Amino acid sequence: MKKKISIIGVPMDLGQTRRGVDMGPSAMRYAGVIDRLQQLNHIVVDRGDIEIGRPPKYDIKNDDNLKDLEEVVKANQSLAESVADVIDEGDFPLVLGGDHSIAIGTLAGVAKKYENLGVIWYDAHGDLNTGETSPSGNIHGMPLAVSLGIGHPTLTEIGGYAPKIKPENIVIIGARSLDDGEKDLIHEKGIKVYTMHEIDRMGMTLVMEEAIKHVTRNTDGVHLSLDLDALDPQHAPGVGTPVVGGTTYREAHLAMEMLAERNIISSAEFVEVNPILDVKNQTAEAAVGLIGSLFGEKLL
Ligand code: EXY
Ligand code: MN
Ligand code: MN
Ligand code: MN
Repeated sequence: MKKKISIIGVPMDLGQTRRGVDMGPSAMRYAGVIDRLQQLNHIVVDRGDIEIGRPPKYDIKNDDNLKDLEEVVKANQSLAESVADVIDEGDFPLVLGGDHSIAIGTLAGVAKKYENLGVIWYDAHGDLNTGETSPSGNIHGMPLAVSLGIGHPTLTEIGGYAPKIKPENIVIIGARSLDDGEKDLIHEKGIKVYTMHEIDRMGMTLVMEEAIKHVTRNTDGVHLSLDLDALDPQHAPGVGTPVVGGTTYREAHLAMEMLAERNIISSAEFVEVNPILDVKNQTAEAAVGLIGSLFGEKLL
């Protein structure tokens, strides 16, 4: 189905401490994301990049164990507004990161427009920490908790309302690195998680069938938040927090193809591409390949 896709770049690197992920949007543009979507007959508008402030000194934790909070909040506020505008205009928002802290702003913009938003969180991590549970103080490890309304009010109130999403509408796929506080939250809230164990055991086809069923029950839209570190570092080396034992390139494509077949995704973001850590732009190219599959590209 032909879509009008609005691309928003978010050159954010303040949600973690490895510089370079701010070049992710450029790397995905360079890898041909716009051409790829146009080839599929979609209309593509590149809205450029959200402005990111520079802290006087990088990586300083505040008293609540949150690094560079002020700049992260400001950028996410403005991202939330842009995303909401895109939806108001009837376009599909495709957000290119940047570290995963930008999901706070994306979801603040998207969930404003949907009563009951489903979320697929394709990630090696849970991103369910708060300042209290985080081992690092890095906000990119917190966006899913924040969107559930859990965490520092400055973050949870971005967009002027909280929570954005409900635990029963979320599916995490590809997890293999969860902190204790995140595990507790998953159990407490009953969040559906397909770890690498379930993917090994059931296969990606069945995982995706169940995941799609779960996020489409009672929802009026589904957001895909895809962190490239969900892929095995062999296939996506250019990420700041790689974890061995991830999904293969083909499994990730299969997941995207199944989402395309069902046409359930109403907004998406691709995050954590770090060109400084990458090998010949391989991770950005993988991201663009996955975007192609998500928007209907077929092998034959
Ligand atoms: N759980 C760890 C932390 O909170 O610091 C690592 C988080 C990495 C988050 C990445 C982007 O998905
Ligand atoms: Mn993540
Ligand atoms: Mn809503
Ligand atoms: Mn991750």
